[in-house]
Amino acid sequence: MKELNITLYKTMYMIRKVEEKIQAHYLENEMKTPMHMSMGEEAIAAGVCHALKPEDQVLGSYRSHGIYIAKVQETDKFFAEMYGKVTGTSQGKAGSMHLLAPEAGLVCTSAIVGSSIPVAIGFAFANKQTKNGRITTVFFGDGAVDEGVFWESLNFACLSKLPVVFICEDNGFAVHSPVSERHGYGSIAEIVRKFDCSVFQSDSSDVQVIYNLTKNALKEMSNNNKPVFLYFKYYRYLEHVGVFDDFKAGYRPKEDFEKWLKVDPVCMQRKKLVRLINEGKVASLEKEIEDRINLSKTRAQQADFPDARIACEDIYI
Ligand SMILES: Cc1ncc(C[n+]2csc(CCOP(=O)(O)OP(=O)(O)O)c2C)c(N)n1
Repeated sequence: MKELNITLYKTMYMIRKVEEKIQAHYLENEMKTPMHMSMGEEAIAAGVCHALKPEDQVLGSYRSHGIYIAKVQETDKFFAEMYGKVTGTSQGKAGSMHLLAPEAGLVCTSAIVGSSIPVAIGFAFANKQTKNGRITTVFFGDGAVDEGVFWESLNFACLSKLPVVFICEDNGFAVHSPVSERHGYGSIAEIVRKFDCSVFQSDSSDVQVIYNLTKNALKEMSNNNKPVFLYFKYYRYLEHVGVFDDFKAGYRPKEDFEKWLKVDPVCMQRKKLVRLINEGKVASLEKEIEDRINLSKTRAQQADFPDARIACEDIYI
């Protein structure tokens, strides 16, 4: 139990510190990629990815720093991609919105809302056909549920009993539009429950709750062969795109943020860990992660830009 809590904290701390590093340096204008930050949602990426087997597959959207760190557990290629360098995840050509590491199971992430969902269905279909035992997971926001392709994919997955886990991270907004102005129904999870799949939901920011819930969901999937839908509530701390807060924009009150900050996933897990090990040990884990991030950022800045001739390589049309 102690080891699990340490691992989960290390992952969440790495996600938070990576984004804080981006925040601190973004205005230097060396990272020329839009940033969709995941501060506030770290527990979902860490809890879900840690419950998976290494060979299981993950897909996501443009808000994917968290799932990259959780699944791939490295920061060198990550920062190189942010700085557009040849040593990055896509040789510096993709940036923050298209992170991937197929060798570590992060199959793809995409800037087109909802577009990873049917791709995940394809992977799950292939896994089922080849009986390789792999599970495919796909992370998306409440905005992706507004896309028809989500419902078609869900329908096909249920009909075909595909080994796929849908993970809806509901932060209540698509850019600035609240769920209440977009959905002609009260609850995403309740609608999905009408399909032939298993639905699990939580609004906890306790990473261990999310980990346990995912483990239970995967166990259920191995018993009944039905797809799983995980529904999590969380709060996006920063603006839709960018490294600042946006309370002045007037579409959401700062009080909501303050309410969620009281159950900040990283702080909550830190408190738990200090009780399990001690302050000194937690601080030394943190230092190790911070040193690693600093080194990755320096290496990324020192690396070369890709040669312009590779701009049109790896493109499929
Ligand atoms: C197909 C498509 N339509 C519209 C957009 C513009 N767009 C970018 S992000 C976004 C909102 C998505 O919200 P959600 O899925 O809840 O994810 P979040 O940003 O909250 O993580 C929209 C509409 C897009 N990128 N792709």
